[in-house]
Amino acid sequence: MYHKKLSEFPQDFLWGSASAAYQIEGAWDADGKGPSVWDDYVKIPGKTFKGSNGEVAVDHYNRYKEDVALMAEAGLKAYRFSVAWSRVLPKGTGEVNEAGLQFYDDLIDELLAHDIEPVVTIYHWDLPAALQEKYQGWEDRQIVEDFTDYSEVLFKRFNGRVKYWVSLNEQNVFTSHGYMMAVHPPNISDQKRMYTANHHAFLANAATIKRFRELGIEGKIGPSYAYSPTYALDSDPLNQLAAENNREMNEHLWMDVYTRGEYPKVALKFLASIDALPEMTEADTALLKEGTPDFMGLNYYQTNTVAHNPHDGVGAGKANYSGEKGSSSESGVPGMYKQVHNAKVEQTNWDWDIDPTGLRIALRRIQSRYNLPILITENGLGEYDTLEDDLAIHDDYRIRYINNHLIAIQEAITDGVDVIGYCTWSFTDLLSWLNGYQKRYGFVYVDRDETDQKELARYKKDSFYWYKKVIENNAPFPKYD
Ligand code: BGP
Repeated sequence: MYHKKLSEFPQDFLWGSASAAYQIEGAWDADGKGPSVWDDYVKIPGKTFKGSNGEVAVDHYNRYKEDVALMAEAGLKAYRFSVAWSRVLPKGTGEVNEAGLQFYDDLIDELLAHDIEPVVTIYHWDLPAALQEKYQGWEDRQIVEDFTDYSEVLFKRFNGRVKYWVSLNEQNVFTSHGYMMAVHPPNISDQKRMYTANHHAFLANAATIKRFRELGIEGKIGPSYAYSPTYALDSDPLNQLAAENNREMNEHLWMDVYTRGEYPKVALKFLASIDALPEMTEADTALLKEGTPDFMGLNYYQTNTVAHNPHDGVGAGKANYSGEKGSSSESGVPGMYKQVHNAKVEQTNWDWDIDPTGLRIALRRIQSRYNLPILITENGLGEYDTLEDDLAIHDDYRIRYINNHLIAIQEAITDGVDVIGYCTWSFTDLLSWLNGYQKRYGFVYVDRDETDQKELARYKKDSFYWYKKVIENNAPFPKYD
């Protein structure tokens, strides 16, 4: 679809940035906080780049006022952050740790004082370690009740001040990485256990949305889905079929359940064929149908190009967590699909495809299949940055990346998609779960690395000033080539 003139971004468009507690806060055991599964996982040798962890992260817990002042200077309209469950409920359930809850209370007030809309993520992967120990976390149905009760603590405390809630961040990532690929906690590789944990996460998501409505909380709630739209390598029917397989398993399986309360039939059949079907009851289906979201949160970084993969084809491949371009390999599900290199787009140093048109496609597919407003809860470029002698950071590659994605959003809006906001990942630099501190995403450089936390000083990158202008203009700049 070609437009002679693009529609404008809505006047109340939420121009924002996003972060997650473990990646930014530090203060991992301060003021009564209990340990999370990530506090434990990073201690396993060889699991993260150079053994990096979030014990100090970028010390946002102690410097949140400085960070919010920078957000205000950039003109941010919204800031998405997550609550560390074990800061609020050190054991996951039971008594509230008032000091932990107060931190978020203060952060929210600080944001509101600067006219920045808080967008609260209830769960961004840092499960209280106590619940993992007690009943294996997401693998037990008890998690549904415990997660909903935890959410209620936040709903009641922040009702009226927080209008946008993200229930679960990237359920598809924390279940696949945690239970299939064994690269996130709880470090398991078992398909049946993955889809069981995943089913409980669906139920927890729905139960929380239901509770939100029962309590009459003001505002909107939805999950954030990590959506990498599928491309077939070419028009070979077998490659097209592989793309269909991938769509069923990596697009519809999650978003259909969120929005329709039903697993797609093809996905169900496949799960049964590999003996990975979770236990599902009629009550589950009723709950899933009741707890559907107000919006779809979209985390978009790249597209996913796939090709035919025979029964004896490739399985798990090598991922690139080192920043050595080209060090990843093909990976796939034998008999279903395999992920292949897309020669039509450029890749980052971490081998992620750079594809703004893919964002327009993601938005279009969500709009036409689910017909929900979309909040883009993450998008950004992880790259090496250089702090120059004069303390400047010339990240023109990040400006180009984000600007071209913003144009794609504007095109999608012109196509008829209802996009309510856009959060870059991230605002300040922060810990990348498996890639340490060298893979940077922020508009604000934080001076630390994996082995030396230095002074954690903040420096504005060129992209900081650029994003400020975008927000002022309520529009991106013309396309950068
Ligand atoms: C998303 C996560 C974020 C963030 C981002 C960048 O999947 O929700 O928490 O980390 O990806 O990923 P990475 O840090 O692996 O580059």
